[in-house]
Amino acid sequence: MGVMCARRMTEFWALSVLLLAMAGWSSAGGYGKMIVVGGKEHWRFGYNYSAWAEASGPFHAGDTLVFIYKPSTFNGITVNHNVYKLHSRKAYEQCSFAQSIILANTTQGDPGFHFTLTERNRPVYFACGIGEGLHCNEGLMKFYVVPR
Ligand SMILES: [Cu+2]
Repeated sequence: MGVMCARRMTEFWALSVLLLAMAGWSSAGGYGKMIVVGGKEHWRFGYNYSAWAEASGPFHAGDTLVFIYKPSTFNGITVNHNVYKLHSRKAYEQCSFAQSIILANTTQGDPGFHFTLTERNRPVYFACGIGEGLHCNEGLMKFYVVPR
């Protein structure tokens, strides 16, 4: 009886995993949506990400943000990007990277860096840290979300 029961349990478990997979569940993304940051503009210098975020919400805990970027060359100069989580609202407003956390380096945007939102009602501040604030300030590469 013990063996049969164990087999039934295994079958039940396998079926559950299959059903969850069909429903779009994964350990990385939960039940949330996959959202490409910037849409078809991806993660680049000069696109207004705070406007994008405002137009693209609401975001939910469990949603996964996908940052897509790779080095590009402009007039012989290579332009890179990365992704930081900034420390506070003030740090966000000032593009200050003190006490910030690097989430993804310059090579992690290809094919895409995934960040799953977890906590509800707490803002998460994102920015590109290249150029000592240049990409964050002049490049508009910053936005925040408040997951619901
Ligand atoms: Cu950048």
